[in-house]
Amino acid sequence: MKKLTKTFSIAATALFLTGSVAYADTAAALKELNPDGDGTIDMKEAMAGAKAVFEKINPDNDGTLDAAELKGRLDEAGLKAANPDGDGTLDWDEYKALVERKFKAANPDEDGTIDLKELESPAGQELLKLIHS
Ligand SMILES: [Ca+2]
Ligand SMILES: [Ca+2]
Ligand SMILES: [Ca+2]
Repeated sequence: MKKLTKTFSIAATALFLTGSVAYADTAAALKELNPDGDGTIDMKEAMAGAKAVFEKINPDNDGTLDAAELKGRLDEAGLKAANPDGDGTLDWDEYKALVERKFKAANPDEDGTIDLKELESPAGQELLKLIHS
């Protein structure tokens, strides 16, 4: 029995380390992304966050994000899907379209805003990685 408990605990730790729980404090992230203080993130706030991330992780300022710059925010499959021109990098238009899609995926009630519960969902965490710098 003891051994079983230990196995479970290791599995839980592994889950945590692989990033399934990407944000220890999603509430704090929401607060930062919500300058109007209404408790939710609308598309405008998400885009402001996305722009800040885009600029922050693009230190060479060449206008595009490559796989290395996107590391930890978007995996290879995600990059491929978000990159219809197939040049291996995301420009701002592609990044913006990606954030729009993730925003919609994270907003199942379609009320135009992401609340804390939605942000804590797996789709919300994916969005957060792209808009929280
Ligand atoms: Ca807001
Ligand atoms: Ca591209
Ligand atoms: Ca919503």
